Amino acid sequence: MKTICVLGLGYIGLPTAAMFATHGFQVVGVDVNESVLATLNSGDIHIHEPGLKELVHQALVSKNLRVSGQTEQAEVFIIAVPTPFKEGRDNGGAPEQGDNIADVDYKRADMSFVISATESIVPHIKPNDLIVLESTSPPRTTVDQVKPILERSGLIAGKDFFLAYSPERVLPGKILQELVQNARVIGGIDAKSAEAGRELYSAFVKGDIVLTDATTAEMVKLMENTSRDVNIALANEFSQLGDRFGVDMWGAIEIANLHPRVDILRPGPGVGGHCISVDPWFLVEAAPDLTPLIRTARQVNDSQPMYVMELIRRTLGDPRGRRIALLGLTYKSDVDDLRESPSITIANLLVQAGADIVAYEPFNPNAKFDHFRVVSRLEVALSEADALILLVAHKKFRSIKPSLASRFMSGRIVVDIVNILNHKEWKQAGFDIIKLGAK
Ligand code: SAJ
Repeated sequence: MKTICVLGLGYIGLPTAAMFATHGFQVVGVDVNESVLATLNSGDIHIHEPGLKELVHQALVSKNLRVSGQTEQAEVFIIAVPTPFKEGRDNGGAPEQGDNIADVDYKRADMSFVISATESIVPHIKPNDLIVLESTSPPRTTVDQVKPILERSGLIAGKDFFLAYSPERVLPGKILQELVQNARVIGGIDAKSAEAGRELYSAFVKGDIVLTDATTAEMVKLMENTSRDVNIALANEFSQLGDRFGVDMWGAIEIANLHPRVDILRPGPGVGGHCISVDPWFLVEAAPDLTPLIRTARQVNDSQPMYVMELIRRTLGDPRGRRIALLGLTYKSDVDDLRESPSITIANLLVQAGADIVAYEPFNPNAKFDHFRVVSRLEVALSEADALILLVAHKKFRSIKPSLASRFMSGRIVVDIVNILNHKEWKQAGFDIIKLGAK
């Protein structure tokens, strides 16, 4: 039986560890965060992801999965720690209060977790071990950063041990399904390392396993998320054009998408999450002279919350002193993840403009923020509100009825940024309802 040490028990590491443990491997999952370990040891999990709690439970009960605060000896090491970013201005300074997001010029990858996880493997590495980096990383990280650290062990990559990069490509909300069904890219520092990776992941991956070199695999991951970011930026720019020219952009996009070679995405409040709003910067940082389009797309998406603010001001007037029910704080629909959420940016901008915000987030009812309240019931958020602003397309928001809003709200203004309400019904009930991307 193969032993695996998974470093990092977050959105990717935990499902991956549980998946291997339920496919016959002996797995130790390592995390530096004590509270994550305590939660897992108490039988709970710290992430909302369909089916994950059951899978982790099954893995722990079988004793094929254990958790630990320290890296341990194994035949396979999988690095799945986060790669956060550092924000900076062109002059290298940190962002300052009052900065417009669009003026904060770039973000840089913070590789410190990848480096410390790699360093923690060095004392344990033995001949024939396989090390796989899964964390999203700038091009050449595996060969230029990870390999030299591992070789401090005195062993040589490719000769004494195997080393590969295999990006996670799963969609939050569908992680367990996509871990198994998606095509898996494995980039080895040589052909034997890629082959060793194939042998490992074929334990549970049903999608194609494609072998390539490590730097290509790193680029593939960054290209996928960058392509999505650029396409969302285009949809967001279209939403602003729709507004200027009196065109309902949602309808226009639907018609344009009937063309066999056109597939425009959905406009929204901006791009959040820890992947698409971050990864394109890794390419900009690595080659600023070659990436003007990628950088502009990032800036378009990062400034979309400011555009939403403009729309709110146009509808509501000066937000100062107005009570606003803000629905949805997560970075996208039907997940609990608040990272880089454009809704939170919008809530903060409204607070800065003097509005009294009461937010409702069904997937994260206990979230805490310094400058606005989060309540655990929709009715409480709506109570006495002058306006309702809907920012996330959660399925359960689609069925909110104007009759409920009429009962609790004092005003009759609704701003539906994600276009999920039945506008005809709300208008008939006496609401002044507007959406993004339409006059
Ligand atoms: N969004 C829009 N309009 C759209 C689609 C998305 O505004 O039409 C917004 C969402 O609301 C959200 C953001 O974009 O704020 C990102 O959401 P997403 O569902 O596009 O992607 P993520 O960040 O949840 O997951 C992505 C996926 N990558 C691609 O689809 C190319 C996933 O497969 C990756 O594994 C993941 O990034 C990752 O971890 O890198």
